[in-house]
Amino acid sequence: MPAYDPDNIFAKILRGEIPAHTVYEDDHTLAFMDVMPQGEGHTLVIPKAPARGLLDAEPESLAALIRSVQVVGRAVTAAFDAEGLTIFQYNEPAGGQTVFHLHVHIIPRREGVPLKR
Ligand code: D5M
Repeated sequence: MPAYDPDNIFAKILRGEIPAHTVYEDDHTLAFMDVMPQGEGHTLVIPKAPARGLLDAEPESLAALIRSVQVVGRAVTAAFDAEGLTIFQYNEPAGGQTVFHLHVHIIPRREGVPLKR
């Protein structure tokens, strides 16, 4: 696996170098709206600690990340009146990853409403 690149776009969001529509933040994680949403309310949750993907993340960072996924999942469920959630995460180009800072996608879902793309 290649080394973590601190110039990736999510690292720039964490450093405040580019804007994001932040919806949740704590000491270890940040959540913001996805700029290419696959559904209404598509949100990304990332750890603040550098990690390229799931496999190189520290256990403590992963624990904080999954706690925040639960917090944000509850919040978007309420905010978008969701009946369910689609939660996913990609690793490396072959796995579909395009931004190389670990992130979890959360998409609120309703029956009969397909994802875009
Ligand atoms: O896809 C990366 C995801 O990150 C994709 O859904 C678009 C989103 N993205 C890319 N740039 C930004 C910025 N600047 N803000 C918010 N969302 C962004 P993946 O295939 O999971 O690596």
